[in-house]
Amino acid sequence: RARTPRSTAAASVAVNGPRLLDRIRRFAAIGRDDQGGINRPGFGEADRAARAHLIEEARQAGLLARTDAAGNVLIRRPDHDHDLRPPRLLLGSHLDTVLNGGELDGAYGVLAALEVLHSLHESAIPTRCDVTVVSFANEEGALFPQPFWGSMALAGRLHALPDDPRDYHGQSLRDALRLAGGDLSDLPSAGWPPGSLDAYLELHIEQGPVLERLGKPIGVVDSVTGRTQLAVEISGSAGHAGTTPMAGRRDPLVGAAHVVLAVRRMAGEEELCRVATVGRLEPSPNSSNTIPERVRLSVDIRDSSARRLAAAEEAFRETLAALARRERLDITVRDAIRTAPVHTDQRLRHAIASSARDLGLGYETLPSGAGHDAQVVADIAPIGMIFVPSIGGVSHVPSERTTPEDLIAGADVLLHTVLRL
Ligand code: HGY
Ligand code: MN
Ligand code: MN
Ligand code: MN
Repeated sequence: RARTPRSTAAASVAVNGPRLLDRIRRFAAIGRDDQGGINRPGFGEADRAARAHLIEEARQAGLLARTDAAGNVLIRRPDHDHDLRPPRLLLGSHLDTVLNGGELDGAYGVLAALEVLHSLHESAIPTRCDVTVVSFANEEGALFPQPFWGSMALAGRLHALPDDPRDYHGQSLRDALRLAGGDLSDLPSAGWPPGSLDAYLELHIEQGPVLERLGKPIGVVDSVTGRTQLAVEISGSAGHAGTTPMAGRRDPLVGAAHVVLAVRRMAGEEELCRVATVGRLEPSPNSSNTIPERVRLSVDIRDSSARRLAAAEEAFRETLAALARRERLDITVRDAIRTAPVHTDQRLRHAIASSARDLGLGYETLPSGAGHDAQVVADIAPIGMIFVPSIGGVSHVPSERTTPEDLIAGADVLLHTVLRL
């Protein structure tokens, strides 16, 4: 795609594209699995390696890096006068991935933000804002089921936690967080007081097909979908697969099958929400000749309307209750995480669009169907989001890709947006 910058001034300030692409390539090797995907769940071993690598990259770039109590990595320029209270701008995304995920979801936004700060610093370009780059901890919740962990902590919203949060395998978050440089007992210190942040910008791959179909390199995000995540547990009566008569069985996996279909129906025929998914299903003991004792599964419900989300959840809970009676199972919703839909800030949208125009890059305004830390940060500050196209519109899979030109274009738009603020 040819770029025709509007002005030579716009063309003269640019990120170091090859350096950004090289960093993306090197981070893609951290947690790579034998199916070609990336396994870097938050607070796991590969995630720790990625954070250590990020901190090292920042230091080599002459920047200051630290980890807060929630495990967020924060990077700044050393030459800024931190005593004055300038407008404070935060740029970032997350380095953790889903299981068998891709190399760009999250990491691109962190590494591009690092590249922006690195470029500004090495060229001694001043900014009106005090810029901090953040790598938010555990955005996906792939291992520890608390997605948006780092941004929730920053927004001061992590209060109703269990005393000793555990991952899906029973490992303690307290220990995992300590290994990552955080401290569960000191979480409130990771919160940014109201009024301390003037804007948050997140650059991300679109993860959908819109920009590619339109042939536009830049997306200006106008809203981020709302999402309700339910942790459902179904208990029945375990038994021998060969001797337990069919009549009278209380099989929780049969119950789970009904739940999976009900979830599809809720978004499909019933149109109660935009999409709904069961992505995680764990029968226990998961043995081929035993009727399971228990099944745990995840339900992910999304819609752009908070009202519709609430109504869908309520209807779904009624479906669960009816199913429990019919199949004589115990069905409980053990946890519910509700993330509100949000709109991005108009001034930030305008700054992003103007930057794209200056750089001669076509753009389109579009909503985000994926969740992002930005929607949590929206609690305490105006947010803006920039998208770049996803090849084939796919994400959360190993084949997640974006062309090198688009990756660099997105980072340049981020840089120019920072300079405008
Ligand atoms: O699931 C999501 O939308 C995001 O990738 N965490
Ligand atoms: Mn993701
Ligand atoms: Mn992401
Ligand atoms: Mn036997």
